[in-house]
Amino acid sequence: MTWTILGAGSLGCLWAARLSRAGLPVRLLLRDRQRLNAYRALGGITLVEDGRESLYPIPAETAAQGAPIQRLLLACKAYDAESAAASVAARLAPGAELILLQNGLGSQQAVSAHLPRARCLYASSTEGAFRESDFRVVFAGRGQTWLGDKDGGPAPGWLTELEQAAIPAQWSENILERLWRKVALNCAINPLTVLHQCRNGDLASHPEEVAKLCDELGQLLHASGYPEAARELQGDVERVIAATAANFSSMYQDVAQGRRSEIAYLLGHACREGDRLHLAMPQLRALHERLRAYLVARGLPDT
Ligand code: NAD
Ligand code: KPL
Repeated sequence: MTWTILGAGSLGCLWAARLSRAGLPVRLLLRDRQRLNAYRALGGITLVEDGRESLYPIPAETAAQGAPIQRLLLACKAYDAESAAASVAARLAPGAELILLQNGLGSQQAVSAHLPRARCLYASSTEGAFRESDFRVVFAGRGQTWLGDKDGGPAPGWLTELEQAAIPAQWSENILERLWRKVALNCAINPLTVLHQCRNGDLASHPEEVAKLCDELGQLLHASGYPEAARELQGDVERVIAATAANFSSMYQDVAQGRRSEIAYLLGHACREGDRLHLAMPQLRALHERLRAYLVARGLPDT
């Protein structure tokens, strides 16, 4: 069965290149004919890995036209997920499977709600890749991807294809808990790096601010029904700060490059969940407001 990939950016190209070199059928869906022409002119995806580059001439078509889709990897930003999924909804075969590879929470639920007849699997990845230019991607950090079914369905047989393609993947019986844990880590680290204009490691000089956020995030995780995700959150946040000390967080990089951030699916989602559960969360709400004001002052979307 063909792997159809919508979102030919960093992670989409990283997956496409590895699936293709393992001899698995892959096709890319591009936004429109202009993108398709630009892609064809380049002759395929270039993946730069350990300093070596390889070209993968993967077939591509526009999202609007083509054969029915059985298995779709949706590899766009959280704020584009709903409209990207809608652009291929008419092409989804009965019982199609979608793998939603978005950071944060909220976009997956929105996509699933619009496609009740498809099986939507959620994914969380610690792999790192960035786009050097259109369709040219650098594999920057080894990691792992967890996949799961929030409705508790069985692991799909195609996980062996990921193994064959050397895409480190693991089935998670509680993918929502895993996504929540990542949201909590990102909420405790990323906004502060933007507001303090610093690398992750510099947050070690703001221990009280980090501790207060972890405390409220822990309460939120408990109240949301994910007590396991709250376990040793502060210790984990401190470990990530130390282990990634020299890095700039993904949100810092988005803002520094004038790109829209995924704030609505991280801190925004945490605050909305806090509203639903009637939690006060003063530190998280103040952080959210400070971050929104910071973004607006720079002409960037605050949702
Ligand atoms: P990206 O911006 O590099 O790529 C997204 C691609 O989707 C872009 O090429 C964009 O043009 C395309 N796209 C958006 N809407 C589309 C549409 N309607 N039709 C066709 N194409 C469309 O993003 P990314 O870095 O690959 O990130 C994807 C998700 O994975 C994000 O939620 C991100 O936070 C998460 N993530 C990324 C990394 C990483 O290292 N890049 C690591 C972990 C998680
Ligand atoms: O995931 C991250 C990001 O930058 O988005 C880390 C490194 C964990 C910081 O929150």
